[in-house]
Amino acid sequence: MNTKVMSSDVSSATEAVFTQAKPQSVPLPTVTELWNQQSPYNRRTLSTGIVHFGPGRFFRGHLARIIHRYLAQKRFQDQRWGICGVSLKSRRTIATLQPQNYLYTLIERYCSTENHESAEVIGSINQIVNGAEEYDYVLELMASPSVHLVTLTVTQAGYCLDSRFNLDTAHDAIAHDLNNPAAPTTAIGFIVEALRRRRDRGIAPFTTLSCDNLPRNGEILQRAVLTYAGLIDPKLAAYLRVNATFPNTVVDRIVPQAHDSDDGYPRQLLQVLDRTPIITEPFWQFVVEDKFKGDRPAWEETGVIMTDDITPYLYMKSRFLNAMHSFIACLAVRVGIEYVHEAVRLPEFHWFSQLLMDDIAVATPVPYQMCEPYRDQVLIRFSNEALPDTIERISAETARKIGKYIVPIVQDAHAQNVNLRRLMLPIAAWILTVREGAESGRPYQANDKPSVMSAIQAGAALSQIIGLEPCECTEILDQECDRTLQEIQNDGLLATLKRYCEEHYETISAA
Ligand code: CS2
Repeated sequence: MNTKVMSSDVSSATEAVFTQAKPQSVPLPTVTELWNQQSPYNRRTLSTGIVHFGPGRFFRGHLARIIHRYLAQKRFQDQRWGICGVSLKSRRTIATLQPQNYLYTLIERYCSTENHESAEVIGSINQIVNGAEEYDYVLELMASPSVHLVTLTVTQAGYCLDSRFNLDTAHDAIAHDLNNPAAPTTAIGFIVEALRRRRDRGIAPFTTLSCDNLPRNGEILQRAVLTYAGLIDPKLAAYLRVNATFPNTVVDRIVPQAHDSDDGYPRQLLQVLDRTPIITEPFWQFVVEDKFKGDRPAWEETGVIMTDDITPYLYMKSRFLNAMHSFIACLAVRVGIEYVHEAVRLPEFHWFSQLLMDDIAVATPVPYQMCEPYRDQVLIRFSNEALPDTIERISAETARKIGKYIVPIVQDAHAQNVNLRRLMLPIAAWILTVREGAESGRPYQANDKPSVMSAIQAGAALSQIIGLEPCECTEILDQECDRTLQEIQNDGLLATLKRYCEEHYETISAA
């Protein structure tokens, strides 16, 4: 492979770090030693302006890196945006990152039509604390005037929502926090208590930014916060309704699970020892609704998209990327394929994916010119063999992802008179695999709720399996799913995909 170690474009000091080479006999430096030799900014003078809940792999590959680039670019001007991570559940992140002073290597890898490989040490995280043990420290930090942003990547489960994306007030952790508001255990509990302390001390609220894959994540978060605050103190809820902001965001970057071989890249590319590097793709996107009341980093200077309306970006990301990911995973489990890049390289998958994206494009109210560049990149991103991303990761919680990403497409497609059979075929393949196992004979361990598994085993219709509330297309959705399921059972999946593609291209050439 033609390995290319590319530098960040932020400072020549950083560049020097990247190109440094050490003879083999010299022991490799730690990330801290390397940072001390050639730091792109001074971490000692970095104040904490952001408190982040959920400092997991996606955060380290996305927001922490965006802030790092910003700090490196502004090295002597704006050093207010160091991050304090708050771990509410896992102690593992703290255990691995603390000995490295919260520094870690970020590796970007791409290999398909061209090769790209780059590495840099990320310094934007000042500390990570255990929220369960140090809740008062976290609350006081959140209440301090120097903190302007509270950000979250806690996954959908971390918001404690019901099936309609409203706060589940019967959730055990929420019930606990409502009874102990000054000693919270959930992100919602922390946010409300910290905002209450700020109000009582005459400090303006921070802006709260959800960076999770939820449809209109800011609105969902705002609703949850206001519901919770209303149960504690209706006046606080009324105050927050007017004074606190929760911009919607769209986040995008593929960050696969850790692999055993990951530690090799920091050694190879930066000649450094790192126990916990993050390997990701070169692509990233962060779209943020521009409705901040207080200070924020001028991060549009480093590529963040600030907009009045995230809607088109949300459509593009959730449909062309997340739904396509789920479509491919549903098909891949049937054939017993392990990685996303292997799946999209199969001709049947490749061509069928193009047809699915045509259907999505017709169903999606975003102008063609805007969708096209994003859409064109999706299969290229998926075919990245330098970033093995498992079908197991993507196919986790498929039933929930069908409801969240695919059903809205099907509803819009139905309204546009698009034939639904292509959109239903992958779902039928997934149902059949859970019911019967993969065509290849490889066992498939679905990672979904037991109730989903038993509904599938009992032969339930799709709408029951995913708990779809009755809508205009429930019946046709179930019918098309059954029909395509029969086709796969009769002919096998690859032959069915091939036939669908041939039929389509024959129709085009006949026209
Ligand atoms: C994936 C996402 O889990 C999934 O379904 O589609 O994790 C995807 O990798 C990210 O949203 C990329 O931004």
